[in-house]
Amino acid sequence: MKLLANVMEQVVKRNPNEPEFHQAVEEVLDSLESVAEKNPQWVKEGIFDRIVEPERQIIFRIPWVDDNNKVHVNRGFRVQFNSSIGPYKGGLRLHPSVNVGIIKFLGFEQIFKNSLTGLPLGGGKGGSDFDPKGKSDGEIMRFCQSFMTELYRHIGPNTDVPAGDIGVGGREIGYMYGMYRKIRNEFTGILTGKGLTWGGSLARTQATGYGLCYFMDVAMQSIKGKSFKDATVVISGSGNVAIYATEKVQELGGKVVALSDSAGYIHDPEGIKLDTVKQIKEVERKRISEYIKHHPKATYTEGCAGIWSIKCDVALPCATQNELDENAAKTLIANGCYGVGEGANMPSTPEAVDLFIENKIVFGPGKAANAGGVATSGLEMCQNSMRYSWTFEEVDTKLKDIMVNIYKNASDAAKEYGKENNLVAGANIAGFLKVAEAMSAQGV
Ligand code: NDP
Ligand code: 2IT
Repeated sequence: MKLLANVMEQVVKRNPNEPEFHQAVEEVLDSLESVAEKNPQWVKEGIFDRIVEPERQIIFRIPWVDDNNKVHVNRGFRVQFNSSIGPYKGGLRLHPSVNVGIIKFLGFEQIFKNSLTGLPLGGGKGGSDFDPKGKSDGEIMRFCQSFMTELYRHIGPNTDVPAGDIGVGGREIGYMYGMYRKIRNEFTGILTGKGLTWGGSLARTQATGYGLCYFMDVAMQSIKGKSFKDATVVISGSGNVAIYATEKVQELGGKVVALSDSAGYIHDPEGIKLDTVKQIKEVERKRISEYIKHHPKATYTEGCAGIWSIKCDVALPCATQNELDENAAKTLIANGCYGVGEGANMPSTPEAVDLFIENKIVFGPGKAANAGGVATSGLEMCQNSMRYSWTFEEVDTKLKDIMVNIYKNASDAAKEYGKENNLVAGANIAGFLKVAEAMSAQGV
């Protein structure tokens, strides 16, 4: 009988119809069995029962008016999961698939990710089922303003500091920040990912993608003596994380041959031309299929799952949860892929993760490999508190150090608990230990 089986049972019972949340909790609890055995006082203190229950969940109405004066109502969420080591911190996702279970899975993962960064950051996540696709700037602005007219009362520089995630980038953070400032008459660091002239940090835009490559570089070197140099790399997604992962892979001497969006993927065997992708996605906000108009030798295929059938050395899923399943994992392994780094949150299904670990693929789980974004958000908060800003190189150097440390801590924890090179177990355990100690010290 597993020590933590009753915790999982309670999670399923108390949170029905939330499969992503169950999935995220199950993976962490599996990794923590041996920690529970070693630390019976934490079982007695209910640390495991408490950590799976958010401290607070806020659900609210977001009414807004479109360009034709039609009224729409969306649903907003902020799940404040754990603040035992710092203010709640985590992104805001705008996507039609958003529901409370998705936000809870993301908020739960964020607790351990933020702990791994070594910075004093608690875990939270939020968002809305609003679909930004096809909306005008005015519609996006009115939505963001309405969102903030409720969210503002729940956040603060020492309480909860949201940021971007899917569908939320610099434009949305700007509109939200402006509304907060109007309501509160206050210029404080209540969001990260801000513009560079109003409190943003250099390198935050690049941080998640760059950090993913720093993490995978040290992991692949240490475990297999491999690097990105001359590696063929497949990256899913073509948003913030995918674009800056591509940029760093190219800088490190690798060749990215594919990118995708929710409609399909492009394959450019000569190597993706990133300037074209940035123009299409960041400036024109169009679909990735546009790429082949500029580069006719590249191909476009509808549907996203097929991207994993392209032969590669390293795969970096950077789009969304459960985008890489068992079949995709089998194909990648059969094609000789030796490294998989999760830029997205929980992109690999549990079956895919098991296959990667069994086959000794260097597997960087999201909460470790994509922690560079939130780590740099932590550095943005630090600069806001000091009313100062560091240079790009200063932030980038700190980011690199943080990613190398995350690898070392996850790798050491894995070894200590008898799971050498299993970075899933290592990241879950290392992230948990710090939070558990804080929760224990602070009493029930
Ligand atoms: P963006 O909105 O910039 O880009 C998202 C990309 O993923 C787009 O190409 C989008 O395609 C694709 N995508 C989104 N949803 C789906 C879906 N349901 N099926 C297939 N493709 C999809 O988001 P980010 O790049 O910021 O985020 C990507 C991932 O990285 C997410 O999992 C996020 O949680 C994670 N992450 C982000 C961090 C950050 O700092 N931004 C930090 C750590 C993790 P389309 O345009 O067609 O929707
Ligand atoms: O999933 C994530 O870590 C993010 N979306 C970034 C969160 C943040 O606060 O920068």
